[in-house]
Amino acid sequence: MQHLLTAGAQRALKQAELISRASAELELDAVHLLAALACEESRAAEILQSHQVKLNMILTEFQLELPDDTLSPKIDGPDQSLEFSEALHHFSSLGEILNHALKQASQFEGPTEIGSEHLLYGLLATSGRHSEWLSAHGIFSTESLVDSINDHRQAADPIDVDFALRTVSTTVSDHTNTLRTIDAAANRLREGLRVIEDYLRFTLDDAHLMELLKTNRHHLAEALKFIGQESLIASRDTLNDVGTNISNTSEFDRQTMEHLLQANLKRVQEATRTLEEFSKLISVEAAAIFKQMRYALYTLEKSVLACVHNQSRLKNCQLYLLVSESLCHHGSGPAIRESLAAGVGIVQIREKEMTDRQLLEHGKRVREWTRAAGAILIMNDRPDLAVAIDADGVHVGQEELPVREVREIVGSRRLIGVSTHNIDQARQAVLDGADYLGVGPTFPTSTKTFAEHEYAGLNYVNQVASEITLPWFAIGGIDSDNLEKVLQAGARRIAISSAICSHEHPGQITRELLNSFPD
Ligand code: TZP
Repeated sequence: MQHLLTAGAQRALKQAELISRASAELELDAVHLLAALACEESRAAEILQSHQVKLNMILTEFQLELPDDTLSPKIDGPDQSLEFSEALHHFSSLGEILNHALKQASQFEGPTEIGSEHLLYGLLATSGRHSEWLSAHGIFSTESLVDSINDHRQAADPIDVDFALRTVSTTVSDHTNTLRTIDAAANRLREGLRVIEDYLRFTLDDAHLMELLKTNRHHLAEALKFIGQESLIASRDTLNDVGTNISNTSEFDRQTMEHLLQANLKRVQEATRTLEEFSKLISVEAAAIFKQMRYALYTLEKSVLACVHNQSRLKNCQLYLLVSESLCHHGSGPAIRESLAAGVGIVQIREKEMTDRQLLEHGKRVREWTRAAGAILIMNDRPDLAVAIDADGVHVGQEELPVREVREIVGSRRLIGVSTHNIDQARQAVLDGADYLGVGPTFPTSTKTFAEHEYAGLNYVNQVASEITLPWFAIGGIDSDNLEKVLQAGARRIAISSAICSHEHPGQITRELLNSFPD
């Protein structure tokens, strides 16, 4: 049987896609459709307005952006209807909503027309942040919406849709449908994990994150044992799976490696959510494992993206200068300015003896110099002062505030560096959300005191080089004499204090050190 969408419903779906793009989101989601329905002149918009649901409320709640032309959408003319209906093939991520809309629309006799109000019904009937938000605001229930739909029921010119929406079969038991859903989501998860694993292996080359990702495959197998592998396969019914007939242009739209990565990270998270929800109907043990996997995947996503973004943010930072007034021959001002002129890309203010007032004034001056040189400025140990002087970031040690607390103070834009002295601390800092690591002490140093067990050496540099791709700086006792050894151990970035600060000519030694790096 042929099913038709009204012009209003088509416009809303098209607008939802525009809103998802304007909001820089990779997947079209129910909240985009909700916003589209609210900004559209349609029966759904009338119903929403009559329940005091305003477009702005939706945009604010879900942090959505409107495309410039959203308020005056262009509808393709009849001669373009084929192209437009082809576009409707691409709304597979809203498949569940569309199915509910269809069910609701086909309650009356005559040809089925899915209108915007039915899409709204579909939104309310499906679970997710959109329906939670609507019901949390006590806005309306599906029952009251049905009344509104019936009140507004009137004829509208239907427009052909050339994809067949199948009503949910009542002949197949709920249990089998649950198993089919779990089976499909498990396959989706497995495939997405494999894509991410290949990215971590061949592009990012990060052994630590790859190992973490791999554990998900074991967890998946463990969880599926509670469901029963054989019953999953027995429930498989690919030929009658409506999802296999609907393709989505965004599925083929991968413009960059990062885009591809993000799409698959989202895909595996969505798959674990489906697995978690549907497993609740069969095995709480499996559902609990899927829930843990989902959280672990959120953390992994953050860590992988931090590696990618921070490698690019710190790409011109091979040499990191830590400045303390007490170490400088001619004062910290000349040391900083000369090193900046010689090409140092990142400077840390590391003052342990200044009062807060002195640190603030000093910090503001260094901010001006670094900004003029296009260099990054980091404040040691003081997130509050990092914000006050508008530094680019803050650096903390193992005994100082944890990354999560520092992040709350400095926000998402500023870098957070963490000192690490062994591989467990390095792995943890990656997962905690650090933007770069200090790795050391590489050699004995008198600039900072360390407990015996904290002395890390070149072995530690070597270990980090073999598994961590979050940017990291080897640190501690490094100078022009031993730099080569550090580079040979795998370091690509180094941090130095006394060898530059205490040098008679900080600019000259900076130049020398920078020239020692391979091109
Ligand atoms: N963290 C690890 S080693 C170190 C710090 C702050 C001191 C680095 O200074 P230097 O003078 O380059 O050894």
